[in-house]
Amino acid sequence: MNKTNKALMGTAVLIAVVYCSLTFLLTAADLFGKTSADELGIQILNLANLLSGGDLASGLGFGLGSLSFYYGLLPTDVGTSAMVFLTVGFLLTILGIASPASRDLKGPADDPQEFLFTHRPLAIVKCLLMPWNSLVLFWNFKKAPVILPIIFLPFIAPFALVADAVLLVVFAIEWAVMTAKISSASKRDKRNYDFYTQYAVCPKCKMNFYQPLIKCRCDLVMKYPVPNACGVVFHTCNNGHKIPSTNADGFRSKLQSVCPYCREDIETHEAKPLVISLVGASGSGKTTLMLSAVEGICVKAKEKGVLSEPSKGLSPAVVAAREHTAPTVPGERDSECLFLRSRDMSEKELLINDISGLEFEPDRDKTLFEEYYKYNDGIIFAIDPLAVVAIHNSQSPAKGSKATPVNVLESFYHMFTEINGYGPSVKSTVPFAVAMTKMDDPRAASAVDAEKTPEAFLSKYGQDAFVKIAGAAFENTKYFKVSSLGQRQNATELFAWILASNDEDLKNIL
Ligand SMILES: Nc1nc2c(ncn2[C@@H]2O[C@H](COP(=O)(O)OP(=O)(O)OP(=O)(O)O)[C@@H](O)[C@H]2O)c(=O)[nH]1
Ligand SMILES: [Mg+2]
Ligand SMILES: [Zn+2]
Ligand SMILES: [Zn+2]
Repeated sequence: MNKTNKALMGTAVLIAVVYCSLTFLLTAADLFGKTSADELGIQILNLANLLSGGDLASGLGFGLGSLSFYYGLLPTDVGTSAMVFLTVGFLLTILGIASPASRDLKGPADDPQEFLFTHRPLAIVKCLLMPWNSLVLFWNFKKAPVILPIIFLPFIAPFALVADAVLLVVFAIEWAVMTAKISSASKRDKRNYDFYTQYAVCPKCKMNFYQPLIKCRCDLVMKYPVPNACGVVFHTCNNGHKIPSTNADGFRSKLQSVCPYCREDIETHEAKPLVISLVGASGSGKTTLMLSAVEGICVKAKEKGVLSEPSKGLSPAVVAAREHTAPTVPGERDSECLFLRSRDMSEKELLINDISGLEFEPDRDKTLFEEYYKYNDGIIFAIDPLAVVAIHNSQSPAKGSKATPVNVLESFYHMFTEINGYGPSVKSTVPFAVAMTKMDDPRAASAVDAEKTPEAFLSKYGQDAFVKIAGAAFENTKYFKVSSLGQRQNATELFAWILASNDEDLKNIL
């Protein structure tokens, strides 16, 4: 049980037990004729009235009244045996209050975190049942012994009713306080999350969701902790581990996230996701471009005091060895991520989808596409100019090759519109950057630079349709000449162009 629950439940139970004990002592004193229960009862009622303004007093009065009723049933000459019955009734009530059934705050299997005492399902009913829980305790023990509290029910009842009257008042106050705290904290938390993070993306299955699940250090997987019925500032897993439920001091964003769809462990960091997808024929330079851009972004980030944290596929070692990048394996699904954060900037997550160029060939199974191209903040289309020239000049049937920019774009665009439900005349607003790659290679540079613009180059070499389709399909298209190797690398420019229209902070960094 966590600290908050100990305080909430402890207070309620303590006050209830004090009143029960008082009832017991008064009755005992009365039984032995030392004082009149009514007289002392009235004094206590007056005191309680003074303290609570009435509610408590009427509850207590009711309890004492019923107690006097039972007491009146007893023959006066059996004071001692009456005392035994009352004692057992009193102890059974206390036992009920302290029993595991009363203390059960555990969450369900699909969200295994403790509820608040005041906000567990049917909290008020469960609270009022606490003094009666010796029945549950004995039933759970071996069923038959339940007969004991049943027999003693008339002697449990007065104490339980006193306890209930007290519990009701304390519970109502605690419930009101906690409800107010949850309400204001959850509003603040949602406002921050909606502003800084907005949503999360799974780098494995590409699904997009408001918040991930989280995994406790004991491996229990539960809903994202926010101020709610499980706690305001902290939640507690069913195994008793403390979990932050706001990100006020940045601890919540360090929790292990789990994708609610594929259930894989993922990183989300409460960073705002920005998704960029690469498209292009096999060998067009997508992976190299991504690695060069990431290097450039990390350098610029460092200059501005922004910390960058790349996923494995974007590690400094991989980036440094990009000259020898192997072709991307078809079917490889994981997106690469780059987290960027600083003291003055909320964290951002750059998610880059880089798949094998073979996936764009018309006869490939396109199930991958659905996952990749649903949520994009930008698309980069890579074209190897030398491949364009080679296909154009070749007289072989390769002229109708699957891998021309036009064919790749048609194949991609067909799926893109279908996935996003665009009609034929609808233009996508997603920024579309076309990269003429390998411009550090003098042959590529001379071929492209011989024409006024990359568009003119493409038209000259039989890819006129590419320029037309791209222009018709995307509202925001820009052509770039890119080197991802060599002395004058500029792949970062494409990312900067895309991100400038998506995120103010990154616009300032890049
Ligand atoms: N000179 C030069 N070579 C490049 C450049 N970009 C890529 N290459 C080379 O082009 C080849 C293919 O590059 P990749 O980045 O693997 O191409 P890809 O589009 O990812 O290919 P797939 O993963 O098979 O779809 C590699 O040999 C790279 O070294 C560049 O800017 N300059
Ligand atoms: Mg690749
Ligand atoms: Zn997933
Ligand atoms: Zn745990």
